Amino acid sequence: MQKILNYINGELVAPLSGQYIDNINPAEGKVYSLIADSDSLDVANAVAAATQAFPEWSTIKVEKRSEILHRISELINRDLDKLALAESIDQGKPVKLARVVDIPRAAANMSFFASAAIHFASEAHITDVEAVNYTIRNPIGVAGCISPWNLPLYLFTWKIAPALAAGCTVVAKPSELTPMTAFLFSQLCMEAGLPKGVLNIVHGLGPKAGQAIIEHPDIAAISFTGGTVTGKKIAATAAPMFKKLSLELGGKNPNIIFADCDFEQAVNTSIHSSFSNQGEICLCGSRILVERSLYEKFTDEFVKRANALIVGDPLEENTKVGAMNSEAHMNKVLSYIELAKSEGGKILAGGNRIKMEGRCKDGYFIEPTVITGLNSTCRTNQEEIFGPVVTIMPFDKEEEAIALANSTAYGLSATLWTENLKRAHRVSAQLKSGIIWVNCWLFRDLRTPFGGMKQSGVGREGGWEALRFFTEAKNVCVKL
Ligand code: TXE
Repeated sequence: MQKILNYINGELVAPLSGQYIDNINPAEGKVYSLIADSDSLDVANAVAAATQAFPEWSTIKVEKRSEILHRISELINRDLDKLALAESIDQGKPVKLARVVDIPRAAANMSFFASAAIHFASEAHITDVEAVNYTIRNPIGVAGCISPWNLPLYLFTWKIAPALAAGCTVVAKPSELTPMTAFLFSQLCMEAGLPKGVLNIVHGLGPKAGQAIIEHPDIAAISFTGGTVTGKKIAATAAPMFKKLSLELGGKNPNIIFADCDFEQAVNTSIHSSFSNQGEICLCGSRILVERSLYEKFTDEFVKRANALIVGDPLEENTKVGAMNSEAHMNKVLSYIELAKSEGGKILAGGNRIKMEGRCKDGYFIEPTVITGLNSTCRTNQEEIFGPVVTIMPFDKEEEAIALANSTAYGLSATLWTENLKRAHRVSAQLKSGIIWVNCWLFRDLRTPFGGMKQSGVGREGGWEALRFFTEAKNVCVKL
């Protein structure tokens, strides 16, 4: 059975405890590899290696840092099919999605920040004729990067790329549910000649290895993506230690459809924004709000297309919806479908676990599910389900749509469909979401600030925001 080892000080090493955790293939419901069950001693070794590597990595020419990160990006692209297959087996997503989205985006993350590092600038201010003020931005030190299981290599690189580009060294922990591509990535880093100790990957459980990273006094900044509950725990540990903190958490994102929308575009994209990656994307539009005059037409067409989606073996090319990431998560999502029924919801499509044949007979599959008849305050419309489950609600006036959209504790993203330019800008200005897409979804420019409001998180990733997060600024004022 393949063992997923830690990557510490430039080497692949077993956990000091010698203990491993089962890694399950969610499409088959079977153990297919073992993960290092690391603890605080492994984390301490990783932090020591990162600390030792920091002086050199933070001071080498930025072009050299950039060159190595570009090389890692090239190696990701070289091994694209291998990494996509590994991602699909590990996470349950269709291999085609991994090949078209996840892995190319991981390569893009590395190359984007490799370039951004060279252009990263700070600022100076000439204060009348009396003084010159200039800002020095230095890498903050050793950064802790903790990533989730839904977009494993995509979100892992989204954190470590800016940290490394800024000159930080890193101790990173991918989710124990999807460690494989980070393990393969560590081998690419070795091949690319990343100096030892610059990146250290410690595998293992969140409350054990993850918590040890958060608690370690020599880790100056924490970048986390995951659930809001875990985000609260991390903040409670890191805040009293005055660590810099970036939290990308959950969402319950509205998808607002006005009657004047481009109907085909709105329906087609809404199917993607509802069910892509089995709905396991924090940016999925899980609450669809439709102007009443279009409600019946939209709902009928949307349900027809949801029913037509192929749920199947993630390794089949025509599969659109793969396996849920774990048995526990499948059961969590199924429990929300039962909750929706108990709250008075009407299931228009799906609603059940699918028992597959053959290879996937013990896998974790759920039908794309569409629910109506619920009010905005029920738990189904307030809590993040994180599966192929969406609710559809009608609205009459623009103000009502905005109020419904803003009616949860989350504020990550929102999608808006209208051909009315003034309305697009007017409504966007009133939505309490960190990211708003108009007549599109998941259209990304990596220079833009990325992150949520309210309980969707703190801080911003992407572009200069991410590089600045991993640096600390000092202002020097020189009297003339
Ligand atoms: O994520 P967790 P889970 C949401 C989604 C999901 C819920 C829980 O609703 O159902 O979060 O998912 C590490 N100290 N999202 O439990 O627990 C853990 O090992 C340090 C949205 O899988 O947040 C993993 O590496 N680290 C999200 C990472 O945190 C800890 C994507 C995420 O795990 C830790 C994923 C601790 N005490 C889930 N406990 C998004 N925004 O995309 C856990 N971890």
